[in-house]
Amino acid sequence: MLAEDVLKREPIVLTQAQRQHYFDHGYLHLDGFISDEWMQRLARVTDRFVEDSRAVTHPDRVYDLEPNHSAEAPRLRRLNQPAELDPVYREFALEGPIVDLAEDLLGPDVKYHHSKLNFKWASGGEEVKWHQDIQFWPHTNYSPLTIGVYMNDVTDEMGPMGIIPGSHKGELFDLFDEDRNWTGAIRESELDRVALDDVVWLKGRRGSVTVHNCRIVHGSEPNRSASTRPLLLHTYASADALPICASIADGFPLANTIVRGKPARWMRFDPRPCLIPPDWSKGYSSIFALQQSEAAE
Ligand SMILES: O=C(O)CCC(=O)C(=O)O
Repeated sequence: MLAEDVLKREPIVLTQAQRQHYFDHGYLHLDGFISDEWMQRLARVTDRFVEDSRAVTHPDRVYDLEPNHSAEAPRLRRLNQPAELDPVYREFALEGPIVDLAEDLLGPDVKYHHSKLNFKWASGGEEVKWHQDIQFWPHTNYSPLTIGVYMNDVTDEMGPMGIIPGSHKGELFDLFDEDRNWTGAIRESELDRVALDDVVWLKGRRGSVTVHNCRIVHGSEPNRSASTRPLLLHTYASADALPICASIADGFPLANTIVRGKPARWMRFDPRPCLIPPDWSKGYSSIFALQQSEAAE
């Protein structure tokens, strides 16, 4: 659904000004949006996965690990597809309060695409270089958006999500390097076309929510603090946006589940071009491994 039609509908949880802000600037930041009860449920299940990771020695389909991860000192970069792994995460992704938020920004017919939990571990959890998301998983239009939930209080030192306001209206960048290797990051030589001075760091207390459009330039610095910064991320799209290429979501049962309304009968095309990513049907590792130039699994 087009932004102008979304804006004509009565919102559920956002104000009209917040919705207008999202469409104008490409992002939202909602302080303390998620209830304590939900945060406690999510924390309990997350603690269990961290505990289980002690037995894991190599990154796999579930756990993306920093190279120095060990049983004594776990260092998770990402829990892949949490909604596929546990009923609490699944309920949150398909029926939780962020689905109202998605409907307010996408219209009545909403699809879930994928989820991830980026930990950015204490004392050195890795940076995420400047990038846009849609080149990783192209769709027929640019409605897809990602909703992040901070699972701890996040300060400046912890590598909060940084976004460049309004950049969703600008160009899509090439995320391959000059030798045609996929890096998943905007080339250093092209960063002068990004308004880096305008960056907004979306720090916030536990339960705060970030929303970013799939075209917006964003990234985050290393975690220099003594606390881990788990950020639970879910991507949703308008039902009329169809995935075009193999992607991170393929093969997962919940991918493309309708969470509100009904499936689209007509797909909607946005004429603006999109970069074609590598053929992920041969395997996808993670943005961290790709940007840090580790071998794909
Ligand atoms: O975890 C973060 O700070 C950023 C995550 C992100 O941009 C991504 O996973 O695409």
